Amino acid sequence: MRHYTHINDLDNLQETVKEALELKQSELQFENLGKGKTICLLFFNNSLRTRLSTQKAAQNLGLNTIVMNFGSEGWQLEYEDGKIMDQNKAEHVKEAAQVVSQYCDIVAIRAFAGLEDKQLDAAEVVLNNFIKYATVPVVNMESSVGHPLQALADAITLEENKVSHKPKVVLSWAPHPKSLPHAVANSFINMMQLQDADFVITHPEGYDLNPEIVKDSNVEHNQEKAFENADFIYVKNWSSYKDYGKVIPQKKDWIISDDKMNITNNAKFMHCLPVRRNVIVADEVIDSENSLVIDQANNRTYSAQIVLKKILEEL
Ligand code: AN0
Ligand code: CP
Repeated sequence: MRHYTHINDLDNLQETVKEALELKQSELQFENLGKGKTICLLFFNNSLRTRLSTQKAAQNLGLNTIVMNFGSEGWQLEYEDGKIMDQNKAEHVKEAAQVVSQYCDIVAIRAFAGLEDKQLDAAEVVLNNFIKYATVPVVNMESSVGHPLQALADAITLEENKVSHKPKVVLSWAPHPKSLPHAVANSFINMMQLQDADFVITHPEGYDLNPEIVKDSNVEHNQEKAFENADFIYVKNWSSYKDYGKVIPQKKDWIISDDKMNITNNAKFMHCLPVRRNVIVADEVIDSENSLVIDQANNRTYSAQIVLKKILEEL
């Protein structure tokens, strides 16, 4: 594998999940694979899990890691071709991406959607320019459109916790006071479309995601109906896609409470974190034994590790 920007960059999701679970059993078995090599982690946005789990994964493979908070510490980058750079942008991505490539063998990038300009976000300007100008493989640590390391960790967690062959998995929108990206939901949908599962997306009217990503996945606007017989409830807030980046009516009653979980088939609760307690999910649900949020965060290490292993093997 050259770059990892989308779950479809994996040849076979099911095989990759199996390989990740084997790595989890013995996480240092490839500790020499990355010896003498370096990964640069560039963050244009905040992080807890992605930063630490990717660094841990790299360490387990013997890679050196350089981390930079590009958003706060780097020069502001220009992405437009032919631009007269007489304003506030000090450096062009053409040089920056090539320069970063001098110091590492893999570069990983986090650059969230701005949520102001739909076309600009859809163009994945930061990620695609790094792919274009960097001379090393690029890993997506959450871009405008996707968060495929999270989706792979979620696939690992589903595999570990499913009891039936074809579980019912529900992706539910939940309320949040701020405007949040679509990336986690998008990648979760991409991943679920590769699974043998009864998959349902539920959200209030007006929160439809990009139809090119949703494709023919089931959408149910009645949250309680969607929860019937569910084995997994995967929760995420996202802002409106149609009224791009807007928080349209709050729908506070979409919070995940015990009452709602009681409709399900004793479902497991999942969320990628960070989560706002008692806004997205009630304490009683996230603190219950059915909550998988810490397992998901743990699996971020093995998701990143299997991806870095596949890239290292082809360097
Ligand atoms: C980000 C998001 O919703 O995309 C990161 C999630 C992994 N969440 C927040 O900004 C709260
Ligand atoms: N789930 C996730 O990507 O968390 P961070 O934003 O803390 O990295």
